[in-house]
Amino acid sequence: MASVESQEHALQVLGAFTKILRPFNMTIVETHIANLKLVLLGESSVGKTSIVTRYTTGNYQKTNATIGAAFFTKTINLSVENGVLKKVNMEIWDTAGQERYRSLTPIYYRNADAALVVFDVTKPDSLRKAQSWIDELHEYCNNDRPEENIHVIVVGNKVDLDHEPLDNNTDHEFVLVSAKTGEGVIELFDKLAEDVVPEKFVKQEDVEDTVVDPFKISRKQSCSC
Ligand SMILES: Nc1nc2c(ncn2[C@@H]2O[C@H](COP(=O)(O)OP(=O)(O)OP(=O)(O)O)[C@@H](O)[C@H]2O)c(=O)[nH]1
Ligand SMILES: [Mg+2]
Repeated sequence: MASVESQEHALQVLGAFTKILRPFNMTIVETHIANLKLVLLGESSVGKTSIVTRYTTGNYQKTNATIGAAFFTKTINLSVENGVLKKVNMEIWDTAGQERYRSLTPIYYRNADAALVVFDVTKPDSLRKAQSWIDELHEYCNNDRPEENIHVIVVGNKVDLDHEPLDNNTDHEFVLVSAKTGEGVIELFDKLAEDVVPEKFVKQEDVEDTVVDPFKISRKQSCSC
């Protein structure tokens, strides 16, 4: 059996650890949440489903061609400031690239905050075709929601494979990723969450009395620099 001295020593060590760790825990008094609707577009086989699966599950899995569209969600803790936890609830529509579903895709533009137009870096033709989705998005914005634009990001996938150097001929942000290795995928979605404007956050009524692990908070937001 442990002696009284060694038990006291153990308690002292535990106390010291608690003091060291306390500043890393943040008590939450309010939660503010924003919904972010994303839509993925692009030719069949460019890797839209693989990118979303990588982001939402952390895995690269075998996929089948999407039929119509698939819906995914992911909620992330964005930041904690003055006891307010900010969360972003992503609603992600992964559309089918096959030509036969093409007439359905505009349904998913409705209320979308951002569109990820995906192409395959090994297939320059898929980048040229991405332009037709961008044109369609512009047309939709001009006709149906002239006051608000959809944030368009052109995403080149499969950078793990050999490919020719790429030029961004579009007027949009250009991001390169690999669903297979995960390169650039979390950063792509995190950046979209970080760009959510403050007005989109609303107070969540069921207040969570919880302590958040700051290491699970998006790196950029938890940094004070
Ligand atoms: N090497 C490599 N292969 C990938 C990558 N991402 C996807 N693939 C492969 O590309 C093929 C098509 O991927 P999907 O994610 O189903 O493509 P999709 O764009 O969703 O296709 P549709 O649903 O038909 O529109 C699959 O065989 C994937 O394994 C990647 O980053 N690198
Ligand atoms: Mg798919």
